[in-house]
Amino acid sequence: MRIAVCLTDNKPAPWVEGLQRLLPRATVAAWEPGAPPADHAVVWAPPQAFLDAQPQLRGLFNIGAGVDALLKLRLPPDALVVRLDDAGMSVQMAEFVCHAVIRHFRELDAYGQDSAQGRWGFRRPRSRSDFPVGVMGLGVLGQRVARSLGAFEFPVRGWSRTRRELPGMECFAGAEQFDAFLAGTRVLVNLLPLTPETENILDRETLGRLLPGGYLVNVARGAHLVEEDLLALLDAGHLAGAALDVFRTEPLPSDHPFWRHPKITVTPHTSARTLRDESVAQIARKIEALERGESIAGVVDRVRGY
Ligand code: NDP
Ligand code: OXD
Repeated sequence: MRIAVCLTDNKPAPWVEGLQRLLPRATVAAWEPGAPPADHAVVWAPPQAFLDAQPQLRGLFNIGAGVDALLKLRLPPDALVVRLDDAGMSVQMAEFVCHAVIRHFRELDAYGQDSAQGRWGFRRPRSRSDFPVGVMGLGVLGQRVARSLGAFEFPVRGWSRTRRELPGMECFAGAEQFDAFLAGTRVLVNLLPLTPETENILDRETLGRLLPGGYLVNVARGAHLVEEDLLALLDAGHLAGAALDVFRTEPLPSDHPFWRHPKITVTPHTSARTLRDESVAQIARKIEALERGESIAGVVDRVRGY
């Protein structure tokens, strides 16, 4: 069995070594043009030439949770497309989102400014009941985030494509319940996959339906957000701020208005990083399972787009 590793912006050698150690009977190699076709591939943003050279691929393993970029390419028709299934990402996402929500709720940026000026002053405590948090996307990451926010006793609501029943939160589903979900949400956390249905979903209409003083945490994909609509709602005062980790263009260009906007916090697509050891172990286990003819979790529905 041949396994090809083809990673853009990532050194392949540690992935090759890790997979080879766990799958000693396989031949694992970083892909080069002209290499023999592989049975399984481990990829991030592979070139089309790599995919075109894989007529017999059985498993195409993406080293991230989001497959939006991969699905834009021409893929071997019979290969299973497999996303990372947590692999250490959900706890990172939970800590990142809880930090963003708590920083906003507890006004920690304002306290930071006071501290920089040597000022000792209190703000009036806010009530959690005034800060219902709505999580868009109740998958592997969204569910973990929602549970973690619940542990801090924020009222949590969730929205997904199909109906979910999750303890301790009000769940909404589908386009028909989107408005009801938004109308009771003040802090909106986006953890949707990027698909034709969800692109541009964070627009003036969606964000404008949040409770006044709304706050946006976008940790999914930049193309979910209509940037000028966010800026207009911040400047109009309907939204109080935004924590943005993902952008239409990454790296975020140095002249982009988000960098200097006083109500926006920018981080460089770092809310949940791919952890190599966990990911290699998960992919190796799944390759073995496929080779035994078993089914695996994390297989992407190419038509649905996630
Ligand atoms: P999952 O596929 O596990 O979950 C996706 C969720 O979104 C599901 O609950 C699904 O509904 C819901 N959903 C999909 N389409 C719609 C729709 N049209 N309307 C309403 N709900 C919808 O994904 P993950 O939780 O693993 O990851 C989510 C995204 O997070 C990734 O796709 C990626 O873009 C992003 N990400 C960002 C990272 C970062 O560092 N910033 C790191 C990792 C991921 P249903 O339950 O009904 O299927
Ligand atoms: C992912 C990401 O999708 O890092 O895993 O954005």
